[in-house]
Amino acid sequence: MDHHYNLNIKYVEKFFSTKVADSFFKKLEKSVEYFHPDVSAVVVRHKKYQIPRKVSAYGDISLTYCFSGTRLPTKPMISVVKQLLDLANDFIKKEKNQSDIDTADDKNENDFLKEQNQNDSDIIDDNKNDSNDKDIDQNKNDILKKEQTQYDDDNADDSDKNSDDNDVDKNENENLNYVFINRYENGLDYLGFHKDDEKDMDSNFPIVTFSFGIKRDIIFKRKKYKNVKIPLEHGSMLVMYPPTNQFWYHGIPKRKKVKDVRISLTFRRNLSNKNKE
Ligand SMILES: O=C(O)CCC(=O)C(=O)O
Repeated sequence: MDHHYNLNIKYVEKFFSTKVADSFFKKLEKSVEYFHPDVSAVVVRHKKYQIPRKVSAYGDISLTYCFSGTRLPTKPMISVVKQLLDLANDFIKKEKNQSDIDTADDKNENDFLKEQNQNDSDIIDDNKNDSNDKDIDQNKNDILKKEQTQYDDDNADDSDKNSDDNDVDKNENENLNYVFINRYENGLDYLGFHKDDEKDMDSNFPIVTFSFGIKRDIIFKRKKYKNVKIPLEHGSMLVMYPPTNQFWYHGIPKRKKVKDVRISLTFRRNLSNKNKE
């Protein structure tokens, strides 16, 4: 995970195998309905401007998203998007469990050191400490290796079984529950620099983006710092953790040579329901 100057992101280039990514791309092209350009138009100084790409949003229909002066509705969930939402949530949950394990490891390590200090108050036995530290690191590495296993055809079968239309986990407190979809027809479509810091969204929750189709660069920008460029591959996952969006802008710049479609799905935790209460 990149974690410098509050740019706290993780990029997994081959989250999906090419075969699975191809299949998701096809399904998305077939099933996603995009908003009419007038609905997604942004308002700047009382004037409407159509945006240079197509967008859509899926989740619980009671959720809305305030987007550059426009309040966008939410479409009822569809199967392919629900499958991807579940995978994004699985990933976040696994990471959370992982960090609980890390905390437990740290605790074990501290307990061990405390014990050592008590037992060997007179003799400092560095070698023994070293070998135990190695065991703990090895254990962490094993878990990380498992976590980084890419999502492949076997997993795809499972997710089909689990998927259930219109069943967004409304009752789960700690879940991604909303997706914003961007469709870039070619390199002339783009997304200007912005922060995902709208008040409808939970700023304490990670944002997970899956990319399908042609590779496009995402650029992270912050005043006085070097830009960070990540080419977002077909089947990749990018996670933005807090506090990235407090400090860094990101955008998908034009690439005139790119002739093909890219679709991104950005899963977030939308609190617009709560904000209305
Ligand atoms: O297309 C992408 O990967 C970026 C999406 C994004 O930044 C957004 O929807 O706010």
